[in-house]
Amino acid sequence: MLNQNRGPDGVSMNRRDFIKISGLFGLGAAAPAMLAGCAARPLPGQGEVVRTPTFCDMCFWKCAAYAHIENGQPWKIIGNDDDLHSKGRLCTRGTAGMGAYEDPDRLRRPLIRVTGADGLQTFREASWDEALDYIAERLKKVEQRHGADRLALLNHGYGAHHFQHLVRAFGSASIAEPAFAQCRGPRDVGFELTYGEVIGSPERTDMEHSRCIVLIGSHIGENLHNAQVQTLADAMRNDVTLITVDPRFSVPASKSKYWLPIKPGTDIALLLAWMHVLIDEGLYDRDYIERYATGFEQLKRHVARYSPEWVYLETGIEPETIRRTAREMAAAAPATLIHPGRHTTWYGDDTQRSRAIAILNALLGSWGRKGGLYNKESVSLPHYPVPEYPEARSDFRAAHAGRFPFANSGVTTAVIEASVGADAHYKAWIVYGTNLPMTIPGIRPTLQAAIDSLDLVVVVDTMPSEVTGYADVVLPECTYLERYDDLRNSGERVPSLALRMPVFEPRYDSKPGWWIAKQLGHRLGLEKYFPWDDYAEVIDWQLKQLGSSLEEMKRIGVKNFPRKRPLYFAPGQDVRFFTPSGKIELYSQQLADKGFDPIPEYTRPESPPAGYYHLNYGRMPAHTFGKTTNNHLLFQLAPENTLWVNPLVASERGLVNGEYVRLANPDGVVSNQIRVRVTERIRPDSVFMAHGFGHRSRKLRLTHDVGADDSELMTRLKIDPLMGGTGMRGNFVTIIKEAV
Ligand SMILES: Nc1nc2c(c(=O)[nH]1)N[C@H]1C(S)=C(S)[C@@H](COP(=O)(O)OP(=O)(O)OC[C@H]3O[C@@H](n4cnc5c(=O)[nH]c(N)nc54)[C@H](O)[C@@H]3O)O[C@H]1N2
Ligand SMILES: Nc1nc2c(c(=O)[nH]1)N[C@H]1C(S)=C(S)[C@@H](COP(=O)(O)OP(=O)(O)OC[C@H]3O[C@@H](n4cnc5c(=O)[nH]c(N)nc54)[C@H](O)[C@@H]3O)O[C@H]1N2
Ligand code: SF4
Ligand SMILES: [Mo]
Repeated sequence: MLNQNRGPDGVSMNRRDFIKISGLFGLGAAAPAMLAGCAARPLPGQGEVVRTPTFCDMCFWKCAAYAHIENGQPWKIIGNDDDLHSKGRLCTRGTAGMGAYEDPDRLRRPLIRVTGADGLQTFREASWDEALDYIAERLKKVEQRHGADRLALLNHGYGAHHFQHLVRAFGSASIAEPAFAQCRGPRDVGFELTYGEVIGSPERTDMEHSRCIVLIGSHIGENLHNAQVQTLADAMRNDVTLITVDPRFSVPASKSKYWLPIKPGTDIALLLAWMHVLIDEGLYDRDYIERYATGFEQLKRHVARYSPEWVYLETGIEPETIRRTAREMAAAAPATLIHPGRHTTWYGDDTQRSRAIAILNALLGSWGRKGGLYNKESVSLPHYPVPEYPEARSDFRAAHAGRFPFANSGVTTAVIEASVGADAHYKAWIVYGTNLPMTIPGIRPTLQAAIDSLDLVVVVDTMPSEVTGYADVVLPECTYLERYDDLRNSGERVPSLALRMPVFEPRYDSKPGWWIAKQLGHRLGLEKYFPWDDYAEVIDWQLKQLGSSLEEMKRIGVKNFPRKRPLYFAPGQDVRFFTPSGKIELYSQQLADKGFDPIPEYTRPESPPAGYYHLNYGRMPAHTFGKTTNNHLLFQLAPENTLWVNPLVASERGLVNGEYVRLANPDGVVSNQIRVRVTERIRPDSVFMAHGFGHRSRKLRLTHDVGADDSELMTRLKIDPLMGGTGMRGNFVTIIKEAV
C-alpha cells in the first residue's frame, strides 16, 4: 500500500495526492443536461401522482414533507401539515430537494484510489463487493496491529447514525462532528455549565410567546432554520421588542426596534454591561435567582466594573442605549429571550460568551418560563435490540491529549491532528457527510499530513465534494429521497416522530447508508449488530412498541405524541438542575477548579491591521453551506456569493457594485474572485460573505470555482481552551482589485 506513494523514479510524493481529474465518472461534458428531466412536462398534477412521506435533509432542521412523483417523474416536495416542527412549510432549499436527487454530478459507483504506471494517482470504479472487501480487510489489519479504537468516525448529518452504530460495534468510541467544534459546541457547553442541560437542536426557544427577543449574531431570516424563522415572525406579529446585536445590518436587524452595530468581538463586554444595569437598577428576577441560582454575590461584584460608560468604549454602543435595552428586557421578563445562537465558534472565548448569555437569561428568569427557554421533550422510543457494544479501549478524549476538559464530544480538529505521523493515535477514518477541507478552516495542511499517515481513509458522500479527493475508497450513498433512515425524534414542544423512506429507487449504483454499514459490519464479523435484512424492519419494530406501525407512518409521515412533563416551570416549583450544586451556576466552581474564569471575563479582540478588514461570514437563505451550491434549482436562484463592502470602503478603494475582486489575508492566501456588493449594511471595518462557495472540486461542474471560500482565508484560528471550538472570526482580509 505504501508503495503507492512513490513515483516511478522513487521520488516521494504525497501519500494521497488530491485527485483533481475531471470527467472520471464517464459523464458527458454539458452540465445543462441535468435540466432534461424537467423539460417538456405536461401541466403538473394531471398524471398519476404518488405521494411519499420523508423529512428533509437539505439542512439539519429535518422538516417533514411529502415528495410527489408524477408518472414516475420527480414533481415536487411540499411540507407535511401535521408537522408542528416545520408548521407544514418548507423553505426554498427544502422545496429544491429534487435537485439533489437529479444532480448529474452525483457519485455513481464506488471508487478505489490507484497509482498508474506514470505514478499519477487516480480513482478507478469498483464493484460494491470489491470496495467493501477492500475496506474490511484494511480495518481488520488496523484492529490486529493497533486496536479497534484506532478507527475514527468524522461525521455530520442524520444518516451518520448508521456509521456511528458500525464504529461502536467495531470497538471505537472516537466520533467527532463539525456540529460540535465548528458550530454549537461552545453554546451547549456554556449552557450545560450553567443549567446542567444543553440547548440542543432544535433550539428550545419559546419565541412565539416572547415579548422581548435579543439576537446576538443569530441572523435568523438568512439563517433559515424553518421554525426559528416562523416563530420569530409570529413574535413580530405580536409586537415583540426585537433587539439585534450585529456589526452588519442583518435581516432581523432590519426588523428590530434596536439595532446595535457592535464592534466585532466585543459582545462579552456588552453582555456584562447589561448584567451590570439589571443588578444596579434592581431589575433582575430576585425571586427566581434566590430560588434557583447560586453565585449571585460573586456575579454582582464581578459586573460592577462593567459600567455602560466603560463598555461603550469597547463596543461602540452608547451607554444610554445599553441602559434602555436592558430596561426593555426587564420590562418583558420572564418572557424575554436572549437567544443562545447556534453557530457560536467565533473568537475562541465562545463558551464564556455563551455562559454570559446563559447568565443573562437567568437574571431575567427566562429558563423554564413562557416566552423564554422551554423544557423540551422527545418520544421514549425503544432501541431495536442488539448486543451491547464492546468497551472501547479509548475514546475521542485520546485525541484531546489532556486539553479541552469540557469537551463532551469529539473535537474534529483534534482527531485530525491525532492522525498525523507514524506514531499517530488514529490509523483509519470513516468520513461521512462532512466536507472537511471547506468545513474546518485552517485544516488543509494538517488534513493532508493526516491523510499521508493514515492506513485507510473511507469517504461516504453523495457528491464528489473536495473531501472525496483525499479518500482511498469513496462510497456513493444515495440521497435522502432514496432511503430509510432512523425515525426523526427530536426534543421540542410537542414530542413527535417523522418517517424518512425511499421515494425513488437509488440512482446509479448508489446505496443507502444503512445498507453500506450493514455490509461492512458483516465483513467485519459483526453480524449480530445488524440482524435486519432491511432497515424498514427496525423502524416497524420501534413503531410497534408504541402502538403504531410502519404501515401507519407511510400514510401519515408524522405522528405527534402527548407530553409527559410540563412545558414550563410552575410558579414557585422546586427544581433541581443537573449541575453539581443542583442550582443555576452563575459562578461556576467547575470552571474555577480547572483554572478557568468562573464568571465570564471580557478580553479585547485584535483590530485589523491598516488596510485590512474583519472577515465576517454567515448564511444566505438559498443555500446550506457548500452542499447545495451545485443543486441546479438553487443555483438558478443564487449562483454565487457576494462581498459586502461599505460605501466608504468602496469609494476609498475605487470599487463599483458588481465588479469582481479577490481577497488576500496577512498570510498571503488569495481567494477566488468574488463580486462586490456595495451596501451601507456593513460596518466600514468589516466585509461579509456567505460561506459555502469557491468549490475547488472540478467534478462539481456548476459551482466549481464560483465565488470565494471563507475557509481558505481563515488561517488564524482562536481555539476555545474549554472545549476545543474553532474560533473563525479573528481573521482579516484586504481587497485586491482585479481586471476581468
Ligand atoms: N440558509 C441557511 N440557513 C442555515 C444554514 C445554512 O447553511 N443556510 N446553516 C444552519 C446552521 S448549521 C447554523 S449553525 C446556523 C448559523 O446561523 P447563526 O447561528 O445565526 O450564525 P451566527 O454566526 O450567529 O450569525 C451570523 C451573524 O453574526 C454576525 N456577526 C459577525 N461577527 C459578529 C460579532 O462579533 N458580534 C455579533 N453580535 N455578531 C456578529 C454576522 O454579521 C451575521 O449576521 O444557520 C443554520 N441555518
Ligand atoms: N469557514 C466556515 N466554516 C464553517 C462554517 C462557516 O460558516 N464558515 N460553518 C460551520 C457550521 S455552523 C457547520 S454546521 C459546519 C457544516 O459542515 P458540513 O456538514 O461538513 O457542511 P457541508 O460543506 O455542507 O458538507 C456536507 C457534505 O455532506 C455531503 N452530503 C450531503 N448529503 C449527504 C448524504 O445524504 N449522505 C452523505 N453521506 N453525504 C451527504 C455533501 O456532499 C458534502 O460533502 O461547517 C462549519 N464550518
Ligand atoms: S429548514 Fe429548509 S432545508 Fe432545512 S430541513 Fe427544513 S425545509 Fe429542509
Ligand atoms: Mo452549524
